[in-house]
Amino acid sequence: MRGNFTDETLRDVVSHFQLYGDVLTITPYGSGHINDTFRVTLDLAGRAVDYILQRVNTEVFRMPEMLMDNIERVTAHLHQKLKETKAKEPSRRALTLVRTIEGGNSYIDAAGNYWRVYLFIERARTFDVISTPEQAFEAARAFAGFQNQLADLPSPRLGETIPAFHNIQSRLSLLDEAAKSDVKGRLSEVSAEMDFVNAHRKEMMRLIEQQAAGEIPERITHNDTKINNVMFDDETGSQICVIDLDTTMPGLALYDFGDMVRTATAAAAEDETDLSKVESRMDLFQALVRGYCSEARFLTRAEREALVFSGRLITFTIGVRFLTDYLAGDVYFKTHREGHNLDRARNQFQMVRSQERQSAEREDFVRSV
Ligand code: ADP
Ligand code: GN1
Ligand code: MG
Repeated sequence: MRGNFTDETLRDVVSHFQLYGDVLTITPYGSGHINDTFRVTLDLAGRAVDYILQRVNTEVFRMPEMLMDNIERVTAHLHQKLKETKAKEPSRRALTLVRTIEGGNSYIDAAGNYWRVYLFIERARTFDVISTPEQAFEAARAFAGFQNQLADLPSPRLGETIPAFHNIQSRLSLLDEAAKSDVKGRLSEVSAEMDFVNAHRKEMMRLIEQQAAGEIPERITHNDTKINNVMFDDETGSQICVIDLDTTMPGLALYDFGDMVRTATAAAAEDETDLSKVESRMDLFQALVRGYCSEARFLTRAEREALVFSGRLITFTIGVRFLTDYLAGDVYFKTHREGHNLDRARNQFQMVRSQERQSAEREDFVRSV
């Protein structure tokens, strides 16, 4: 078995894509929380070649056709830009879908699973936690560049693969529902976390209000800018490719920046349980701001003024989502141990506290850039 699938099933899935050579191995890959990802190695007339095979999580993504249509348009647009700028190694700089035998962008198996294949980006890697300001600078530059490249994506508007994805008001409603139902009887364990949430409800509405008032524009954004969704070149250490495009859709630039703060400034892993190790590093925050502002020249004044806040907002939002999933019985995020989602929620709320302590210093820094 490979995850929930037999080797035979996976080999059958792979046979529906336009791949040459003999399949050697198919093994689970990466540390994403949503899709099932595999590395497929084929023997291509004596040379080993890798691909990424993914099963789209259709519990999370209820409209897989729309999602694949988005990804097809986005990757084609990115490749067009790379062509126009005569970039070197374009197939390492943007994801490339491999077509099915019938010419489609995905294969649906007999059980209704959606599968897709990407070229494997070689000589590059992802990190769950980063350590240097250079990496933070590079990650921010990557996601800002991504937003830049998609700013002129031809209409129609991209589909919303998960509606209200970063909307904290609806995320809080979902938490309240999960707390009310309390299907696993876990609510009594989380009173400290619920108190933390309640104390922050009001201030977290800021961006929703500013967007409604027309002060902050909608843009095409990635919406899942966690640090392991950008690949770094092994040789140069520079960012090479933005991956995980399932949530690329209309959103706020600040949500993307906020998720970078959440993950790229973290001194410890997202599920670290020793909270004394959990903090948001100022040096990495500064590098993020510098990297982001070096590329994101489109930012309005209102957006720049909310950069610091956006880090707290998205960290809080993901904490709320982990807590909700814990109360709901761990149905959304992949978990690998008992209480995993609760550990993650506690970790995220600690990250919010850490950012709160540094808030004035961070505001000063942003004003100085
Ligand atoms: P999830 O939505 O579950 O996070 P991702 O698309 O981010 O799935 O893929 C999971 C991991 O697989 C990534 O963090 C990365 O390490 C690896 N990966 C994904 N796509 C590629 C690719 N085209 N080439 C090499 N590695 C990849
Ligand atoms: C999920 O797919 P992955 O692991 O890159 C989630 C993000 C969360 C993140 C928390 C579609 O991201 O929204 O911020 O976990 N993706 C989706 O680690 O829900
Ligand atoms: Mg991912």
